[in-house]
Amino acid sequence: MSMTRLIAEPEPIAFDPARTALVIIDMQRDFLLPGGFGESLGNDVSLLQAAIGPCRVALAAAREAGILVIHTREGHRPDLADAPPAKIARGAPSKRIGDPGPMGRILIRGEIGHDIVDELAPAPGEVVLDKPGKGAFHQTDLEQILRNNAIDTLMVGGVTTEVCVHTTIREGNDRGYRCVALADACASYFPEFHRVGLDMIKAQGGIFGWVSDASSFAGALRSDAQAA
Ligand code: TIU
Repeated sequence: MSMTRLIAEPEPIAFDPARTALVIIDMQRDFLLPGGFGESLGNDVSLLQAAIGPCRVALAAAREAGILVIHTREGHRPDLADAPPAKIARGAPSKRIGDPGPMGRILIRGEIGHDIVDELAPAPGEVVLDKPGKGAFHQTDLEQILRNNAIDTLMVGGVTTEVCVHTTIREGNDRGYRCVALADACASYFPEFHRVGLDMIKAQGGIFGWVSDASSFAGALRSDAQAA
């Protein structure tokens, strides 16, 4: 076991790359591009573009180091059998889940809008995990996949910070995983929620986990490789 030290808040964390997964949450066209689910909810989707570059940095470093990579996608079956009526009905969106849009049906598996943005396309062999909820553990086989790979630490990026990233980190923390949010690899439609969401994770001595950033993660793996 070789431990790698990562600068983080509230304190540095030592992690074993062989027991670490990079989890990229919901970097889908539906959230990042006009005409998708995010915009239908009234959001300015351009705010999420900032996370793409840092996600690329984290992905490149993880691939180089042979770290398990997991991409998640929020969405539902075409027949909406797994979409809670309360989720479909909520609010007054311009389009509801399942409605046709310029990128296909909103938040439906198999549609163009449901897939991951080109810049962050999964590489062959990487896990793509479809989830019906906000948290990546809810009604998925994520926990089994992590157990099969002896994972104890999750490096997390993606969107949105206070919704799917936060829910996943809370779920992971309760299941005993050490969770690190890569701050710049996350983004929100609400800059204030992004900032405070990260603050919540690292407050109280790291109540849900740690906060670091993509280049520190990449740098830690690189210095690890040089030392080896
Ligand atoms: N609306 C919003 O901020 N987020 C979501 O609905 N899903 C995710 O965060 N992926």
